[in-house]
Amino acid sequence: MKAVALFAALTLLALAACSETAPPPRGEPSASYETRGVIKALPVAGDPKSELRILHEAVPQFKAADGSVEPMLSHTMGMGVGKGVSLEGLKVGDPVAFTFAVWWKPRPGIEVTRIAKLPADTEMDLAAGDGHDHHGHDHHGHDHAH
Ligand SMILES: [Cu+2]
Repeated sequence: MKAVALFAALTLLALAACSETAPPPRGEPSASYETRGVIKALPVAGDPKSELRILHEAVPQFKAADGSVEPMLSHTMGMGVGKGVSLEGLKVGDPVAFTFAVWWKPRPGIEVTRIAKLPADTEMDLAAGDGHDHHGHDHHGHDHAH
């Protein structure tokens, strides 16, 4: 009996460990990009309409779904938050450096995979104002010029 219980416990542990390292169900992202920006909104627990929004610097190497380079201009972008990424200690107005992953297939999506606070006086090259807001899912560098 004891051995069975131990085995069951180990199996649960193994399952827990697996699910933490498993990639998202949609598989590997098409690409990842590093940039910097200022936090405009944070996701609110229990409010599915809320999301992480960052006014970020231009991403000149951004690639469209067909793989062609279509620079993303500085704008406010909504993103999902990757598994294991903590937003603890971050607040609206904080300058941050972050990495975001982009999926085009099977459905488009953007998720932050790393985020780190920068010094408050960090200078950045950002669009004036908040720009117009885009949801993260329909980005093409050419359609959000100001
Ligand atoms: Cu963007």
